[in-house]
Amino acid sequence: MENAFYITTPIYYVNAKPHLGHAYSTMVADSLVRLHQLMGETAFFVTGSDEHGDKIVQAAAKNQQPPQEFVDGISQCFQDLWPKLGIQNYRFARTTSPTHQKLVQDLLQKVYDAGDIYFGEFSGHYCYGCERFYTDKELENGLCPQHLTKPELITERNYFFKMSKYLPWIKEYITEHHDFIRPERYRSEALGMLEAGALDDLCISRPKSRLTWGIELPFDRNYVCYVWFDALLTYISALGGPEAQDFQRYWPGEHLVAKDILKPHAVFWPAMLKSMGLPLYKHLNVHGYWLVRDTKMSKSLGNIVDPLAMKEQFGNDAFRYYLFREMHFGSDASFNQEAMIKRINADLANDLGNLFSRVLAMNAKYFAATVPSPNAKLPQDTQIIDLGLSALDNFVQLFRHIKFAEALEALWQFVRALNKYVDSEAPWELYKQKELERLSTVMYVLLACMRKVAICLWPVMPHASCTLLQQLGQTASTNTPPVPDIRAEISCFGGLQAGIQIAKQSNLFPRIEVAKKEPREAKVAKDTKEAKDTKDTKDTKDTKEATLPNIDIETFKTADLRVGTIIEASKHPNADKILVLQIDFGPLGQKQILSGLANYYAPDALVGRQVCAILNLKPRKIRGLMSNGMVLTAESNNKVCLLMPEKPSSNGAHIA
Ligand code: ME8
Repeated sequence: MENAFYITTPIYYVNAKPHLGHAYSTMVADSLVRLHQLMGETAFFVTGSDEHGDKIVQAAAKNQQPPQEFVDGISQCFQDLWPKLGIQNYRFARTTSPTHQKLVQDLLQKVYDAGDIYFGEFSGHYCYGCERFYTDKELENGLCPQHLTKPELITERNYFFKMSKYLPWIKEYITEHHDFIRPERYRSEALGMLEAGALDDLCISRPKSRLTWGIELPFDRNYVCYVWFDALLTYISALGGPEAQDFQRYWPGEHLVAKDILKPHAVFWPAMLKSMGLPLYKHLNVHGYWLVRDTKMSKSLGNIVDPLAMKEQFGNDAFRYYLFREMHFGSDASFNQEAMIKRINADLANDLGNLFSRVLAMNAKYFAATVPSPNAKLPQDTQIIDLGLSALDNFVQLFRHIKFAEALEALWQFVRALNKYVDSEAPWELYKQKELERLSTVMYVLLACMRKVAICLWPVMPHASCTLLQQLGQTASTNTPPVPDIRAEISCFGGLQAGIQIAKQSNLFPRIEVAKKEPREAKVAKDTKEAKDTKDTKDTKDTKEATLPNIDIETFKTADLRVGTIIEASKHPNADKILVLQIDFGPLGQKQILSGLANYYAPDALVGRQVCAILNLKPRKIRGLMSNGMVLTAESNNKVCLLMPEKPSSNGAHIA
């Protein structure tokens, strides 16, 4: 039977639109699938949307939509995004699909029949953010360790999965299988969770009196299934269930998650699989967080990076390359556009781009853009060829073992060595001296090595890889691996047919020019001069702006201007620039006002601030949400800031 590779991303919550963190995990799954295809395997991955539970109900209510309508909309955003980011070979699974719901019920019944589910009363600390109960020991200073909020003490009768029965076995399994959870630090963390003895049985139901948006328990209609028990089973339902052919073919597979969801994958899921009598997954691959200015990027903090905006600004391949090169899998990484530009300029424009552009241009001049036949090799040729073959081998091994940054570095050492080979062999000199035999060998060595580099790039930069291969006269597509098995490329040199026509030039990765920061003194002098030079024009402009018709005080008084305190702020789900503010105007009550502040303020930073607003503007709907007034802002130098009372004022106070 052919080798089959199956990996999953997390099944993302659809309480807000996808961001860079989701895009990264999904790109990693896509590139691992591509690597395995490049090794001749059948491979695909599963991603999807996690659509049940409290979090979703709350988000839908906030958006004044029924849950199903709300999840349909956001799930579609995820489904639309992946092809735009060059992601393919996946199945998109939704936890609200009838096939998934049926499978969850079948498997719940199986676990129930096996005696692993019991009914009992329980008091626990419930965190709505995590949608789970915490034991006393798990809390940190009485707070949820993830959200740092105080959980609610809830007592209710519920169904429990006998997870504690499996904990000693899980611990032993993780202890004995060193790369079951990788990198190592997360294996230790998982063992730590099991050592601490803080874990108990898992509450797997929610009474319908509290939550109806979930999969009904097959053995009690008054309860729905806990969202994690439901979502984890997607990894199996997406294969059609344990009896399906795809399950026989692809299971056990691999999982890919960030460190936030280590526990459900390292502890709950193995226990569930064991109870259902199904084989354990092969590996749990855990990556760190993308940080923005040292803070975890997340929907709730409002500091998210939009992957499509990055694609549009830098190109999808360059964006993907930066993410894979920058994050050392397992550790956190900071997302920073300046660093991205530096990386693109150094690695893609200077090293790779330059190699292709100079070699193709020389070959066009010396051999009319056909691949020359190589002659006898000199030691320096053998040396660069051997270096290339071992770089390719390292690249494949490191990449398979989720060391993406290290794999790319190994490949780039070879790219840089090829540039040095150009410098030391100086084809232009050989051409000048009419040493055409030697020139043919040097150019052939270069072109054949460049082809191998371009093949390796296919998992990370599919479009760029295809373009470079096409420039080298190869047929290539982003959908089909460029060679049947990359390992054949590692074992021998060559692979490029002499005599074929290739491109005359290449300019795939032009340098990104950034406006240089001026030294401070020079800037001050320049600003002063500019200020002076533009004074006249500015005066005219100011006068022009001031030429709105005068109004009398009575007209001004028709504007109902008030002070209020922001009590809640969140991003508009359908408009990137807009924040949705809930503002308390004291005796006038609370009002929802929408404002274009998202680029200037993190939502959380606004809560508690007093603002000035006009309340008797005609209410209007902005992308589906009502705005009942307008907060006052000042705009200067393309930045927007809020107007606030100089001293704390009472909510509802008149502004005059
Ligand atoms: O946890 N950096 O869904 P979720 C890197 N529905 N990756 C990030 C990230 C960041 N700042 N933020 C999010 C859930 N991610 C559950 C999963 S699985 C059966 C159920 C990525 O929408 C990363 O992959 O909160 C993380 O594990 C996942 O999104 C969490 O997605």
